Amino acid sequence: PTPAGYYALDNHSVRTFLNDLPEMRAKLGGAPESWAVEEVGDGNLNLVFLVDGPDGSVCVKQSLPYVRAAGESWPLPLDRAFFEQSYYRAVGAHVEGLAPRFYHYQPELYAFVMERLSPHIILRRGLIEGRRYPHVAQHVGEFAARSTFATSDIGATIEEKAEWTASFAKNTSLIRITAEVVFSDPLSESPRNRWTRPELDGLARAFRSDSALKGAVADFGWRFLTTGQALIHGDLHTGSVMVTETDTKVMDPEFSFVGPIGYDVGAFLANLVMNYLAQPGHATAADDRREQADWVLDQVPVFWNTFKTRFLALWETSARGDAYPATMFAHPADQAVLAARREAFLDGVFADAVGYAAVKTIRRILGFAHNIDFEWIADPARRAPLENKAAQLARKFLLEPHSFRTPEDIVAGAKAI
Ligand code: ADP
Ligand code: SR1
Ligand code: MG
Ligand code: MG
Ligand code: MG
Repeated sequence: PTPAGYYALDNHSVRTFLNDLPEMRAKLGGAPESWAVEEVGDGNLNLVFLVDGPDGSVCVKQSLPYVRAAGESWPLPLDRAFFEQSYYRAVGAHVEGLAPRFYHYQPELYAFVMERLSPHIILRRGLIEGRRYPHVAQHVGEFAARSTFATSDIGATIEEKAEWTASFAKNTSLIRITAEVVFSDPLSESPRNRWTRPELDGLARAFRSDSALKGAVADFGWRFLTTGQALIHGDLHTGSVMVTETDTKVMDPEFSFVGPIGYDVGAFLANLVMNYLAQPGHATAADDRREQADWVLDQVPVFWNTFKTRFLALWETSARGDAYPATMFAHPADQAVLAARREAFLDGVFADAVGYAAVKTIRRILGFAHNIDFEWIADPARRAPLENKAAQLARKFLLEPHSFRTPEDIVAGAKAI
């Protein structure tokens, strides 16, 4: 049973819901019957409605009491909408222009209203279609830096961070989903796993019996659950970014909690690398996709360098937290040591990101939720070798981490695989 007051919205009731909210009614204009409504959810979990009126448009996102991609056999508490809107409220001011504007939360419906992004499309789809977005890697790097710095113990006070830590720690249903479908299921015998069969049966067997690999993944699983560096987005793949040629918006932060910064960075890195490796599967007689693939991979250093530069710049200008306090490093003679600590901190985030990128790649090949980058390569004989490359690269990331210290190492590794 769902909580009192909850019902799943449909194309009719979403109009009544919005019409009862004076600000939303005014934004849309006209009469509810004249609004165009479309349910467009294509993610794994939720309902998403786009509503267009004569004067404006909005987007309504609502939790379902189950995992949409699995159906009612996989129940899921509704409170993910609460955490998604909490994240927008917490970081919205810090990522102005890089996330949809947040309008309204309706607690009993586990639904919220936000800016309808248009003519934006999902970045992953654009990359699969062979499109390039000249600013996207910088924008997402900027988003990751600003959101995590502002909610870390460098950019926020102990008291502020404690509020986020306590509140988002209750996002247990989604933290559990990540612990299971990202970290533990893919290298276990789980009925939720799937892979390209029979082509990758050997890979699945080999990975499940690779003790060293499982040890490395489990280490990152532990770090994911126990590292409270900042409020992270928690699902920062290329399906959580909507783009135009010039504009970038990061959305879908329902998996947010206070965790390791490298998890967000690694998610985006992994999805760039997977798209790079999938490009030959989308080649046509007219376009071999080589230039597109190279462009996608070139975004790896752009993304990381932007993230690092912006995080360090914020540390210079906006440190107001209790870690590395300015009062402790007041002497000019202290500056070299502080600068070295900052570099070491960012090196640590990079090392974490490589590990999380690997884990998040393996889960897309052997786990429950796959990526359309590979899934849309219809011919399994064409898809499987590319998925295999991604999995083998991920294995190297985990077992030879000393070989992947810079974004250029990732680029070289992806080209060599
Ligand atoms: P889920 O949490 O189920 O993955 P998402 O938040 O990723 O749901 O949204 C699913 C889809 O809905 C997106 O892929 C996108 O096409 C569309 N969508 C989501 N938010 C917006 C928005 N603010 N404006 C326009 N379309 C959106
Ligand atoms: C059962 S949920 C599968 C995945 O969908 C979300 O987008 C997250 O990536 C989650 O792991
Ligand atoms: Mg999504
Ligand atoms: Mg989601
Ligand atoms: Mg992922």
